[in-house]
Amino acid sequence: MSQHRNTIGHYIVELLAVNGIDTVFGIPGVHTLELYRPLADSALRHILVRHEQGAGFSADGFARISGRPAAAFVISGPGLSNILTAVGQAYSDSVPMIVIASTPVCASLTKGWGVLHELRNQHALAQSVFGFARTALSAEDVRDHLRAALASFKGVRTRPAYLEIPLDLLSKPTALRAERFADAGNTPQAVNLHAAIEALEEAKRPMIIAGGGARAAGAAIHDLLDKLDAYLVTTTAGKGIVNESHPGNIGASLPYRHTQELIAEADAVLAVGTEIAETDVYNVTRLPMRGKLIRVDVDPLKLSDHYQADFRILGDANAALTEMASAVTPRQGWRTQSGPAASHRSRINATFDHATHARIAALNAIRAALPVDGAVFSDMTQIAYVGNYAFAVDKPNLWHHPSGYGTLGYALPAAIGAKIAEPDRAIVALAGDFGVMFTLSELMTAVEEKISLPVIVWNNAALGQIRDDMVAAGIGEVGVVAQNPDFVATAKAFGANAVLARNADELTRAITRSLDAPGPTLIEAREIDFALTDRQ
Ligand SMILES: Cc1ncc(C[n+]2csc(CCOP(=O)(O)OP(=O)(O)O)c2C)c(N)n1
Ligand SMILES: [Mg+2]
Repeated sequence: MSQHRNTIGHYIVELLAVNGIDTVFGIPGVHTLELYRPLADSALRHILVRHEQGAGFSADGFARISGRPAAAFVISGPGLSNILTAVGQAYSDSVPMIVIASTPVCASLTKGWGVLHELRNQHALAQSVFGFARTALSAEDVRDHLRAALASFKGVRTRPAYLEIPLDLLSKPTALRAERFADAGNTPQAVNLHAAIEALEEAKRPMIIAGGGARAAGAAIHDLLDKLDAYLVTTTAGKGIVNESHPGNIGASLPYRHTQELIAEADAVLAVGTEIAETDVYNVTRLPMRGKLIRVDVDPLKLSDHYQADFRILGDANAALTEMASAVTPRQGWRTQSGPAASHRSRINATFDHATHARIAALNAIRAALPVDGAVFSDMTQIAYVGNYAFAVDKPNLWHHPSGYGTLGYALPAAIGAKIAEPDRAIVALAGDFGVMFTLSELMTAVEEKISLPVIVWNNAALGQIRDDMVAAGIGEVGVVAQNPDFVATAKAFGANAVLARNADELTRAITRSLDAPGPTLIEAREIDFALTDRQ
């Protein structure tokens, strides 16, 4: 037994535990046996998922809700390729996680011997998806790479990190003992704000656009918004930075024409912690802007992208905006003349069709069942697209969506991860009938872990968004209707609770009950029922 305590596999697990990682999602295999041996006696909690994609999405949800990174252990080859979709999602939304993979034996690497779980070049595959990817060939490598990987989470942009290690090294002895790495915190300071403040002072129609990178700057944005009599629009990741009922907050409405016109009207736009990416704006690649553009970002590359900023501020959003807010003179102006956010929201809402109103009715029913800090993890489904804007929140981090990479299958495993990080939080998964099938197997993980989780399946018996896009483009409907299982019966067969909610009240009641139920509850809501109710 004692020789097993001094292996590199043991060292990896100890290093993770000593450096604050307390949860690992994964599926063991023959290649990772020596990573799993130390787990039995370690402080790390292991959650067995049903597919490596589930491990990645769960680690993502864990980090989004708690701000803490989790680990995932995957086997060489298919274990890695299976988790990559979730890594792509975490990369595009700047979510930290540390993935540890085995590789086939050292001597075989890149030689194409045809060994078990062989990839032509496993490292190259990881390199092209993770923000940080290293290969360890010794215990010293493990220490140095893990130190750098954990430090990378505090760097300019947080991205998922990867460490691979040949399986024959996992059982090798090492004299190294786990150490706590020094804190590599490097919060950048805001610089050169003067000119930007002057531009804001001169502006007659100032607008703030805030993204996920501004989440810690809520109080300063609130202050600026009031002093400048300005409007705020957020991305989905920035949703709730300022209470969405604030009279200046038009919410996560970038994809809507009315908001885009308002931004074009602004004579100064302060864009903070946002890529203003195509996936923030949706129907155009580039927002029309005519005013001066001030950008605040920790990433120098963002400050030099296709939006040519008049003023670039490299640094921490909170530091920069706090200084701006204290420098500007309070005034009455654009918002007083052009009306509160609610009047702009009514103009946006007036463009919604009947189906969208049915989705909003269901979103309101979900909202009604959740306590103030309840959070939703959504999938790529029509109800979530409108929810990005219409689900009302008064704080950040309550509405989560696979924004940038836009992958199906995210909601259920991400919600499981969030619930593991914060078991006392009310968390809901919201997925479409097609998307939920990608990772429905993770319902078994939730059953096994006895996680009280409402899993709402918004069923329109179609790949609804794609069908609508085909119809709009005059394309015959191909591959947009799929046969669904009986969701309620399927969930029951997993050992989960399950119920059909036929209207908004039933949906609210079902969610309320399932927040405290032992184990998960699949709640099927059929769009057609909500549309009918809405018409009555
Ligand atoms: C991995 C992946 N494959 C394909 C797509 C393309 N896609 C986006 S939405 C969608 C339809 C999803 O249907 P459903 O989950 O039922 O949601 P609905 O649009 O009907 O609300 C598809 C296929 C995607 N986003 N991700
Ligand atoms: Mg659907």
